[in-house]
Amino acid sequence: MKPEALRIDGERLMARLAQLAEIGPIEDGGNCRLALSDEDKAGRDRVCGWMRELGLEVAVDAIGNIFGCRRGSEDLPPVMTGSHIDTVRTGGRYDGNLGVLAGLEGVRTLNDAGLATRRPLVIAVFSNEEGARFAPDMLGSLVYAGGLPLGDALDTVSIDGQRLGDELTRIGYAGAAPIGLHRPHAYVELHIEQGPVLDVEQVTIGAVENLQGISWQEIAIAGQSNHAGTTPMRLRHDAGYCAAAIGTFLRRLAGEIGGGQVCTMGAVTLHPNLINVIAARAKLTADLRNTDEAVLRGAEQRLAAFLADLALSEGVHIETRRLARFEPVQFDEALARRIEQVAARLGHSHRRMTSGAGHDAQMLARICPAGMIFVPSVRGISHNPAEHTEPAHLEAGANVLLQVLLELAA
Ligand code: HGY
Ligand code: MN
Ligand code: MN
Repeated sequence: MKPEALRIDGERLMARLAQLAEIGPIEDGGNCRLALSDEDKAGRDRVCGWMRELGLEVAVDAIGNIFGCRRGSEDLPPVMTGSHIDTVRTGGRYDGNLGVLAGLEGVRTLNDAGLATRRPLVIAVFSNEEGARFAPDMLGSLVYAGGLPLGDALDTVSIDGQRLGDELTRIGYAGAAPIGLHRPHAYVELHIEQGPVLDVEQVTIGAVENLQGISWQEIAIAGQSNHAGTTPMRLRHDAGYCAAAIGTFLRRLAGEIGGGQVCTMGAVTLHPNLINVIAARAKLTADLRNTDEAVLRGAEQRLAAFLADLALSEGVHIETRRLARFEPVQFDEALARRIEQVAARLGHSHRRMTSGAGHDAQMLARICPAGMIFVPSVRGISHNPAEHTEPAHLEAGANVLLQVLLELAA
């Protein structure tokens, strides 16, 4: 069969997605496989088993990135695809998993057809893409691309107080392969959109041309605990009030900046977190994103000014700690065009788009031409067990991925 006529087996892909979703199950069919947890280990073990069944040469590098390599007829820099299989605490079953499993299904299709590619194909599973347990997000691919020294990454401490290097050793994925294994010829990642655009417009394929900048901070507030009943309002140094004020400021900031600016207070904890005690301390996170670097910097500066004023007016001490900072990324134009052309050749509607979420592809873009293929998320829901993509769209995305990989590997 001619390479351009090859198609993946949608049933097999759905079965693999369901089998991986059996690991770290939560209510409503979702998944919780926080990076480097026992659930993440179980998911890694299962995917490595599938890689070996497909005859891939499996290597694990020093930050736990997994690479399944299918040799080519020539020993050239490989074409790489992949994504992540770690999830947020209330994750769905497609975020990340689709990109890895569609890559494996593509290999299975090539094996069944007995088709060799000129360039090797590598399916990657990057460590800690979500950043939900260890910040920053996309940590594994960031180290791989040379954006973060391995030692610093291994010394990162999780929100539950664990050192990343220790957890990596504990789950048996502190690999022997050097960082930077397989310098790719190109990298293409299939991912659900996680936003509403494709679903609203009823378009099947997104050819992603850029990805917005990300600014993550932890904000720690030290006030003074006191009696909720006896302390006059004018004498309070209320860390709980300050946390709430920052949360509402972030919403206001996004509205005032407008455009695509997004601001989120995703995590907040108070101490001692009791009904009749004015909170002594608060810790919260601020996630700011924008496609325009200058506007994102402006948003950060306005937040910093607000925090300084709040500390003065409330008589509290506020410290910030940067958790992640990535500038907006432009993907490879030729690759985006190729994705559109393949989508059209396969008869799928398509459109250019921006990624609102961070992805491993944005780190690979630092070292090779990189691109992304999106498929619709029903009602734009993600990071939520209700995350859903229609099987026909999963299959369409996996077929576009396979054909793009074949063209790049020819
Ligand atoms: O935060 C993100 O954009 C990604 O899900 N890690
Ligand atoms: Mn993802
Ligand atoms: Mn995610």
